[in-house]
Amino acid sequence: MLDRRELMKRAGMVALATGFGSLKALALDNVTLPIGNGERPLVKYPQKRPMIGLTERPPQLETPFSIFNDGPITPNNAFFVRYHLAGVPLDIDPDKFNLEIKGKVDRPLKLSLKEIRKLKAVELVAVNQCSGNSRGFFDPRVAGGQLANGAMGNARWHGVPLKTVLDMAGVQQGARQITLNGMDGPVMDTTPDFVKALDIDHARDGEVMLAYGMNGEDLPFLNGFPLRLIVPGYYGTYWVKHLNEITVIDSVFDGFWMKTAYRIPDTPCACVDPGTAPKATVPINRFDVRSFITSVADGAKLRPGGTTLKGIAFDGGKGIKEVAVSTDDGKTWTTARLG
Ligand SMILES: Nc1nc2c(c(=O)[nH]1)N[C@H]1C(S)=C(S)[C@@H](COP(=O)(O)O)O[C@H]1N2
Ligand SMILES: [Mo]
Repeated sequence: MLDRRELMKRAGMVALATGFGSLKALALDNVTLPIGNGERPLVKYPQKRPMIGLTERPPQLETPFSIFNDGPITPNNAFFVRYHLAGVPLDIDPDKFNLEIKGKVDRPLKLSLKEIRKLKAVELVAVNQCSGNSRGFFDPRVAGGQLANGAMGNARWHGVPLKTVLDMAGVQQGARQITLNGMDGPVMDTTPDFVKALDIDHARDGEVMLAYGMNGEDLPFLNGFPLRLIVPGYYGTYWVKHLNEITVIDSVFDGFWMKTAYRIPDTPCACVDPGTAPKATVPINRFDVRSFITSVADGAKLRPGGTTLKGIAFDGGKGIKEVAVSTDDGKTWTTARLG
């Protein structure tokens, strides 16, 4: 039997051999999403089945919606891909990979993947959803990637609580946040690097996780191999991929991707009237509750009478108690049987 290290090495080699050296996608066909200007190429990347292509540099892939009807777990090869910066790391050697933990800590650490894998592992199922999921349905339209409902996915994540490694490093008194940086970077040095931050108490809640496994396999390359952050209930923007640098700081991080981007109105509904600007904003945080019918495609024709509908629902952590569906504009409701 191959040992873990050998397997990892081979996985890395396979990634390179299958075309990550250039990350060229194979365009297969076109699909039309149910949104304005919804024509998209169907593209094939290594480790992925044909996916809906949004951009090529960096690769951004949407999950074909029919996948969500297959079951509550999204397969690795169908899981959506989102990057901001085209400097995607293509030559990651899992044997040389290190996670650095520094800043306001007693013992700055550099942990290899092997060392991280030796720590007591945990597993949890959590939804990863991009803040821009479904943006293409907005009316009036808003700037940003015009996505339909395929920038979300649910997986069983395997790794270690972030708390474990922060405790190993010894967080100092007065720490307020941690910053999280991955191995990808901008093409031009005038573009701010993708760095996110979490409050120190959130980072140590025992749920936030450093994940190296996804649905029983290594993380797919495009989903953050070899290590990424899992922030259950929080939008995907915090789920930093190829994570190799954590810095404990005693201030509130003011980098571009926290201070300027990924902010929502500071109002109870996190909304404002179309065409108006919010007076104050806060960093985007927990998911709103959402539900989707998955068994009937947009535009499908149904016979009158009994129809079985199937779908999915998730929220930011309180749990789904009830799902109801109305087929008469809200006059009557039928309660769904939860799985
Ligand atoms: N290193 C890195 N991590 C990142 C990003 C990124 O651009 N670079 N994008 C974030 C955003 S906005 C989302 S929605 C999720 C998407 O995760 P996925 O690509 O595995 O689906 O990754 C997050 N982690
Ligand atoms: Mo995102």
